[in-house]
Amino acid sequence: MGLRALISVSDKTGLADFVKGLHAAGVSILSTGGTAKAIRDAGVPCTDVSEYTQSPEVMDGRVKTLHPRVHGGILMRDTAADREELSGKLGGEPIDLVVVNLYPFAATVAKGAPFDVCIENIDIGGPTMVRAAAKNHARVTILVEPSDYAGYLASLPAGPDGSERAKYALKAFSHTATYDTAVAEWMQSQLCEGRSAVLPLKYGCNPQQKPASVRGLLSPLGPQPLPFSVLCGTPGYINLLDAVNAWQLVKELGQATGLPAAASFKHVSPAGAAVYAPLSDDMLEVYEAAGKQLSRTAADPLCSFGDFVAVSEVVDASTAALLKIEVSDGIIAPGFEPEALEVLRAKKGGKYIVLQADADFAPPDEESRTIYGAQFRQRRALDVITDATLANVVTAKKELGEGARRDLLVAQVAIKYTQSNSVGYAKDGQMVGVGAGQQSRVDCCKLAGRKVETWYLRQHPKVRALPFKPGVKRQERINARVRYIEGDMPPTERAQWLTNFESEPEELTAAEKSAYLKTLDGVSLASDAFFPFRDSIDVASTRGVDYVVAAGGSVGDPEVIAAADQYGMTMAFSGVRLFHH
Ligand code: 93A
Repeated sequence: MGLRALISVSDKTGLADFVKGLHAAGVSILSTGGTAKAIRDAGVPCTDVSEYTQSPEVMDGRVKTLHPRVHGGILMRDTAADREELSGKLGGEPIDLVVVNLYPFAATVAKGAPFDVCIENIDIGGPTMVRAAAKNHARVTILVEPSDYAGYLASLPAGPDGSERAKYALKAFSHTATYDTAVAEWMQSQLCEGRSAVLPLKYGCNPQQKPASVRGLLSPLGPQPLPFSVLCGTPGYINLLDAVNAWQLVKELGQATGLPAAASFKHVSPAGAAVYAPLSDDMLEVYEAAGKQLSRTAADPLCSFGDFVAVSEVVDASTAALLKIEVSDGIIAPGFEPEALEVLRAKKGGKYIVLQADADFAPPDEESRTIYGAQFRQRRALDVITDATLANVVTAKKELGEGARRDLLVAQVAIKYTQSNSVGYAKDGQMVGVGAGQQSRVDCCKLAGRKVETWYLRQHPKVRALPFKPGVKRQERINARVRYIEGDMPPTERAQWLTNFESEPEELTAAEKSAYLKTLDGVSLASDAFFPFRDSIDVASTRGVDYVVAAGGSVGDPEVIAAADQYGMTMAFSGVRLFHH
């Protein structure tokens, strides 16, 4: 007896040629409503499933193939007992080939169809047949993709062998799994308004990388909502990478110090991070933040342009007022006072991104990512930075005051979320220089050290006295001060720079800078791994560093400790490497 196929497809691509091929090879065909019509339109005879089951399609097609004669015909094993039960008890016939593709659920959702229409597009009978046929691949072939039709026809009259059928079955199970994931994600988005499992993004790292999205993890309980909700704006891919890293940083920093924490990220490394510490009137003036409460970041005034901010506590009106004047893309925080939210929602013409972090969210211990088709898995960096990382002081000098301890914690947590190699300088509860993504550690110390210099020299009386014209914007003032400090302007740039001022500023000489930098002290330095040589300590000594924490464990440790001793630094070995990528 010839083979029997059951065909029920929403996507009728390639169907006509396929059924002609089946018919020519003597395969008899059972089919459902619309598919049966398309088959007959192609000039190929077929039997309606309703005739085979002697049971009509009912409830607008909700029940078409859900019948023991269909599922008995698919699930029958090649045994005398099963054959007997199928033909005797059920009055059915063996089905050898199942060709199904499912109601276009994802496309229906993507079109923005109403709830009822999406519900109707959840296929029940289709996946049931697909899974039944895939389970019984020892005897049955399951095809879920039109691209497999030609291969199947080529295998006739015998049909595919066992290993081919198993491959089709694997594809079929993946197909239904993907389908059910889409249904579950959609249900999640319907049930948790504002905290969806999937957030479509305009594009990925670059505009040409489309489509892009971010999604919550799949767990045995279904797709999990994202660990934040979008209160305002349309976050991009890099915004969200910044947001989730910055949020982890401030959450951990808040826990480590018991103080409110803030961070500012750009390109997935912190441009600054800080815990609450009262700022002197002088510093408030330098940050142009007189009268403001929260100690924000100031490590890298240039990098802060266009950054993403995270705050560990509910954002109040004074913090929102401070952010209002900052050039920034968005903020993530565990909550916002109504007045603060109003201010932030009005920023950037309503485009400012406001994300509310789920403060209770507990990510799974394992994390993974895919790169170039390879999935990488690892345990998350679960170890929280605590005072214990400062217990092993290896230098002659042992004192670590409260301020130094706090700053070493701030620096360690900041670099834990900085692209490696990284080092960070901290003072007065805030990062004053972060070096990220360098291949050489000493380069990293120099790079971050330059930022420390700029930060400190912003306090120089000559910098503070720069005679800006009224109307020069805040970011322009910041940029102009930095260039004044760096002092390496070619004539064309200098001419342009001078347009910012009422009168020509007097030069800040190298000797003045160097003399002023000598007054810098009490700076803390953290490194995300050991120092291989003493060179980094030598560099640090020129940036007012008195306290150091590094992983330790290098063959160069004795040399590094000796250097720290020469400069009278206090250095702890944490024993914890903090690489981050
Ligand atoms: O509504 S259903 O879940 N109930 C069923 O019994 C059933 N049987 C097949 N959907 C069902 N199907 C689906 O109908 C198939 O998965 C296929 O996508 C579609 C084909 O319908 P038609 O042949 O009428 O175009």
